[in-house]
Amino acid sequence: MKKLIAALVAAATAAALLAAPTLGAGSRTVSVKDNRFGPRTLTIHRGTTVRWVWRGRAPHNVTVTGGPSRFRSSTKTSGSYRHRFTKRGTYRILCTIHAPGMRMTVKVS
Ligand SMILES: [Cu+2]
Repeated sequence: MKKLIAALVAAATAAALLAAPTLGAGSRTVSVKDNRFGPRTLTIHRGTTVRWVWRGRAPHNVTVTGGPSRFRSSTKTSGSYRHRFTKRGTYRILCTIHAPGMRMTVKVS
């Protein structure tokens, strides 16, 4: 029975590692949809990597318009973009094509 449990734990651990191949601990995913971000508000700790994944059909981008640092993705219709937040503060983020409706906030503590 102990061997069976050990095997199940090993299998579950392997599955968890496969599910998160590159990001490691401290990562969050945001969906880039037509035409909104999901979630609209994200609260994270400093050092967390946020990965935006394009899930809609229309072109979108991720652009910081307010906060401790600025960054932006290209405008595209698929794929992903990631950013590691190293400074605390509140980041105002939007898609410049669908602003002001398509926006979100990332709060970094
Ligand atoms: Cu957009």
